[in-house]
Amino acid sequence: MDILGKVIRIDLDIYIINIEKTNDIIAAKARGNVKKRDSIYVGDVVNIQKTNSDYMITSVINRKNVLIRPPVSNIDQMIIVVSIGAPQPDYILLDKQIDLCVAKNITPIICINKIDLVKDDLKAKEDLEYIKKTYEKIGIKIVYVSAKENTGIDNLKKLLIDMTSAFSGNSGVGKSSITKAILKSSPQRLEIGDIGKKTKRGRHTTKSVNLYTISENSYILDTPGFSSYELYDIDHRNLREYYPEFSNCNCSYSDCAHVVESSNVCDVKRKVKSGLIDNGRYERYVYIYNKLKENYDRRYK
Ligand SMILES: Nc1nc2c(ncn2[C@@H]2O[C@H](COP(=O)(O)OP(=O)(O)O)[C@@H](O)[C@H]2O)c(=O)[nH]1
Ligand SMILES: [Mg+2]
Ligand SMILES: [Zn+2]
Repeated sequence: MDILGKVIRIDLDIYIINIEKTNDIIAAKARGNVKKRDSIYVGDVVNIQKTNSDYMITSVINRKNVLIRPPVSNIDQMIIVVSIGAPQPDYILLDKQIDLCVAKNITPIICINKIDLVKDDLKAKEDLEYIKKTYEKIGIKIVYVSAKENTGIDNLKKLLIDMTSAFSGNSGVGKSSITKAILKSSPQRLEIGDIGKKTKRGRHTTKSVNLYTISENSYILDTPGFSSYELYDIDHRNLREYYPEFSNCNCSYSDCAHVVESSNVCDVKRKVKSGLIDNGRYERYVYIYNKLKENYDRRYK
């Protein structure tokens, strides 16, 4: 009979798997035809067969999504960490991350960290207001935390239940501090060293991708790979689809990119003018669109 498990780490040809039913961590190999057909990713849900004391992956369950950098699959939600204070919010990066989420069927959640620094900081207060006003309006959940003072961490943890979540955000926003705070208060935490013992190898490269079990069916990914990525597989012609606020606009042309068209024909531009669509979001859309188009033109012309 097949056992269902989730790949939480890959160590060359050894797959470290959490058996969800029993919460056991096992090491498995994969059948040649499974590897040949499709590479196996961290995040994959797999069928495993046990013979004697050996585990063998026999098939991979259909994936919800796959990310290439870092290589990981089945991410349900992205906790996009933004810090108030140092470093200040990078709104272009924030919007790029949301674009990637929408494109990959990942739920974006904005996590504002370092709220302990807000107090009398006027710029920080402004940023806080702006993020709340702009992003809640387009349906994105926002959580407020201070990893330093351990505030809001419980609220964040509630959002992680039954989900596979990744953290992203530029360097210094507090991703490591937040994941540390979450892991510290989670039972059955698996140390890197423990997995090493399980595989009797102990080999570990900093590049490897790890999923941590924080409770039954709840996983978090801590990887530096998300920090400064480019939108590597997004086509500028599809970018407009990743903006919820554009979805009910009635432009005169169905293929309107909302960039060079005039507001006579572009309803997005009209809504920006009238304040229904946030001007900053729109300007960053145009910026990201032009960058993607530049890359595309360079490659194909
Ligand atoms: N004031 C304050 N500093 C924080 C907070 N969280 C993290 N930091 C600091 O911000 C810096 C970067 O944190 P780190 O977790 O390494 O960020 P990462 O690069 O996103 O992983 C460190 O010096 C942390 O001590 C917080 O909630 N408040
Ligand atoms: Mg870090
Ligand atoms: Zn338009």
